[in-house]
Amino acid sequence: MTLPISADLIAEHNAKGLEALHEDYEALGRKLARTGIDIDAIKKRVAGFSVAVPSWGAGRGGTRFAKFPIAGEPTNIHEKLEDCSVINQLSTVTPRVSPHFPWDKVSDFKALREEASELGLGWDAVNSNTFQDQVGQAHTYANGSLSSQDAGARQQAVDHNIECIEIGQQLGSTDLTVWVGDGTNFPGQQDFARSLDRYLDAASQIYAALPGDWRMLLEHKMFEPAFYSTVISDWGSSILAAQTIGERCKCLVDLGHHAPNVNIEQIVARLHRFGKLGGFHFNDSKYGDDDLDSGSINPHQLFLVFNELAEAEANPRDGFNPSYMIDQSHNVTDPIESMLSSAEAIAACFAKASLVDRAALHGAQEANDTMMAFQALRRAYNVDVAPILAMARVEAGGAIDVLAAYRASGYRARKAQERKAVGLGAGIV
Ligand code: AOS
Ligand code: ZN
Ligand code: ZN
Repeated sequence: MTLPISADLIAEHNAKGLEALHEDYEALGRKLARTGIDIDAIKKRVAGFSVAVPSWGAGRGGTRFAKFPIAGEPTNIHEKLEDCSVINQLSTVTPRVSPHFPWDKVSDFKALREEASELGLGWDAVNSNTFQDQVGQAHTYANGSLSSQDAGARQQAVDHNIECIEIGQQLGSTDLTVWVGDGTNFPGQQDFARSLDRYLDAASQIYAALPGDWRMLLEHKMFEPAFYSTVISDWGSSILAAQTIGERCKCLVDLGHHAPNVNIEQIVARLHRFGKLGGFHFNDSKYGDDDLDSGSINPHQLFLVFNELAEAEANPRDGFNPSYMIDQSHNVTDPIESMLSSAEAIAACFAKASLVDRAALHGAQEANDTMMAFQALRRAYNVDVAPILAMARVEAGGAIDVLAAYRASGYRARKAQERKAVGLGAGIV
């Protein structure tokens, strides 16, 4: 394995903070022990946690107005993998990359799999793209893809998804994530029922091609690029579709794809209750956006989502195996820094949810003791888990302070010398 950041640099960086980290970890350990929590057990849980990074997230994103590239930005999947490797090397929680086709298409996927493995990376869910037309494509997606009235466009979208599965098999993925931009911009533009019928029929054809150990994850989104209606607009449409399509068809929750103030943690519990919780795209949102850095706006909501996940894990019903991925657009930051910071925010909420005294919570719920039930969550949320995360990272070869180590490495400046410049242009979604 040849990793992009020198192990000596990380060790040198860690040496400066190790004594303080031990002090903080031991102090927190004593504090947690007073409430019967073993800090090492929590650290072990954190060490087993991981979240995938999206290949496209390694590039500078943008809005529909503009994109402002930075020097040293990756220009192809090979460079993206290298950047993803940096994120994993320092954070130790992002060992898998989620690819997007055709953006990441290469001629030799076996070689790509080996290349990733040399960088310490595996592969997560494969994402199809039927929200854009590609050069030379026979049928346009302007009027939809899986739900289009045009049978040719529907078939093309089905074929593309099947091709994504085949590529994913070569890479070693076992999930296909399907997000379609299908929808309308005007009342009356399409019939709500008939467009869903067409979607269900086409999606079922993809499902029929799914290998036995694969899952198909349906991602709902309230709006954008369609601004009046979308075909799979919410978790209700998503679960109905997943139930119609088949057992291994599950729902994927992108945190930014809901109406403002929607209770996402309750959606998580509902989907799990019916065996349909397939995965997450983590990001944050302030208005109608789906692309801000995870935990940057509402870390408490992220904690509450993980609290439901901890409940689901303890009560697996039909199984518990959600796929976790970061899905953000980095418009004004170095994408590596944003993903390092987001991975830490996500792991922190996972750790805090692990600290919840479930017996106290359930006891208070049963006794209708509202304040103590709330306090069971509040106590865990208020703990600063940074020493647990840092200790887990150090033990796995990562950095105590991921951002400081990254900056000290001079990685981006080096890449600015090596990589060709990215052109200006509109952003990606
Ligand atoms: C779009 O809003 C969705 O979040 C999808 O996950 C999409 O495939 C991804 O953001 C890449 O554009
Ligand atoms: Zn998403
Ligand atoms: Zn999105």
